[in-house]
Amino acid sequence: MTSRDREKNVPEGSTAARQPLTGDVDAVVVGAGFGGLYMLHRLRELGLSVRGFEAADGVGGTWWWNRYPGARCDLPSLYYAYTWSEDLSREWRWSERYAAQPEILAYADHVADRFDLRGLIAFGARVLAAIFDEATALWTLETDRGDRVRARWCVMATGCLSAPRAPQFPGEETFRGPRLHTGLWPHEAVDFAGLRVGVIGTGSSGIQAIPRIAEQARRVTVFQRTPNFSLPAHNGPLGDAEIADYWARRPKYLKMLKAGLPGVAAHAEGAPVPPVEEQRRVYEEMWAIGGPVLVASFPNLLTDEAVNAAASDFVREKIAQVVEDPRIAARLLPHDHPIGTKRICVDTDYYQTFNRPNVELADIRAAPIEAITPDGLRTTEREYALDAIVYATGFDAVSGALLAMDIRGAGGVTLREAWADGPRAYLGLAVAGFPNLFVLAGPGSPSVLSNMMVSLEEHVDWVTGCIADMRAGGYTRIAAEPSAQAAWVAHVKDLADRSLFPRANSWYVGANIPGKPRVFTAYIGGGYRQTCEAVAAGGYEGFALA
Ligand code: N01
Repeated sequence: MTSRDREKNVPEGSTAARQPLTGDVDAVVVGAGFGGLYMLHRLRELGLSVRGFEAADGVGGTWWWNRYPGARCDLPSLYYAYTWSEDLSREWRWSERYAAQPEILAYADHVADRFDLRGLIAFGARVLAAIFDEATALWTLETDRGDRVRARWCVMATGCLSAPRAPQFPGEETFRGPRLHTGLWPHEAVDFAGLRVGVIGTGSSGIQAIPRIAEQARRVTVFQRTPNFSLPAHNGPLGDAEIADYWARRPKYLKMLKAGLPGVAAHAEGAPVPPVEEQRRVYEEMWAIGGPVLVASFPNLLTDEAVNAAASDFVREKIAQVVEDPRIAARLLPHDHPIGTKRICVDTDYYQTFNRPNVELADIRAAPIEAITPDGLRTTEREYALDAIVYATGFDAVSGALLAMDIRGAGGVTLREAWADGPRAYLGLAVAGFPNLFVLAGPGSPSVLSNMMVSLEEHVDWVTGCIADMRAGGYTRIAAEPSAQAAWVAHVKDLADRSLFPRANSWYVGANIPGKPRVFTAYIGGGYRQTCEAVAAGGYEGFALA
């Protein structure tokens, strides 16, 4: 690549910003969420010419799209934040224990400005194709606005929950009112005042949105197919004492991250089953703290059926205590999966909402939705008159955003072909047959079962180190070996099979997408970071370098 080639790259902030970009750069990063932003920063720091592509008109990824009322993080904000810049951590102050979407988006905006990243990103540019050329070992990326850029390194920072999906009921297009998906929420405020709103879906998105919509709407009908476990956030303003406590713990926390987290599977091995009274005492304590910590009460809560059953019972009892009408409470109690094996939800007043006179619960497991009609929705049992329908129906998780692009690796093999039996990657980072391409928080990494910020930082740091090593060693090509990938995939599965996770029909296994191969997509072993570091230190064992 010559400097002349590089000059062809138009900075996005220039007057030619909206002209399609062409030419060569060292690296492309697809997606400007928290993974993509940090990746751009690190690669530029390394001295690479780098170009980011982002389908949205701004940074923030999931927090740019998911603007539904009630959207907020479900890990404490102090921990749902980057750790790589101490200055950044010190200067940013979260206002609540669990920050709402606008504040998290403001944080992403702040990062983009503070580290001067916007100029590297082409916004409103959805990548349609990424094609690898064997002869040059370069990737060519094409976007929907005509960009065509070549790069040695291609990093997919496209997110695990970024391909929204909605079921197609007969008659969708006939509905007279607005149909909104939580994952594609409009930018302008949606006014539900005086409206009869139907919400389909009771995962994290529905559980967060329903109480806020119910505060505004004339009536809310919740269409629930499967009840979920949700824990109270006990959210509130973030006080100085909590911030001071975080800073006191931070050195230990960072040390723990560096040492590698234990992981569900490794942690559980040999852990004793505590007496039931002790379990209940701890659950009470965790319930009072709020947030997702309850499912981490005991190391074997996600591996031991009896321990899990006690936790599930405890939460069911709590739900039944909150919901005043015992018939409604009974319908809200989850019984089809062990607690924590579907992503645990964290709410503010979710169950309390069913005590409101303007909220009703429709059991669409018993009486499924037959059709959307011009004036509402029809189940096998009755008609519901609705002015607006909210689809909180989730995402084609982990692989959805990647398979939406035409990605072709060595020999023209498409990612769709390579993943015909389900998503797979070596270390959850690199896909055999797709040289020089990295997936942040990819399938087979801790990703969705970890603190995503931490996992993204780990992957970005590893990819940065890898590219630096390749350049220093004069390599132009690195590719995961099929045998190493197969061994890693088997290891990921083996660990998952030793846990209770496979018991749930969750998006973790792709069960929410009809026809999607059932593959558990997260690594639940311990010391993941160490494993990746050891691979790099050992000369990239399991990778072929050229
Ligand atoms: O999606 P989901 P989500 N007919 O897949 C129902 C993250 N997140 O957007 O269970 C009727 O969990 C479906 O029913 P069922 C978080 O990781 C985080 O809520 O398939 N119903 C289910 O109730 C989360 O796990 C936050 O029977 C249908 C719901 O729709 C992930 O995103 C906030 C249906 C989908 O639930 C996904 O959450 C929000 C159909 N045909 C999201 N199809 C934070 O707090 C689907 N459903 C950070």
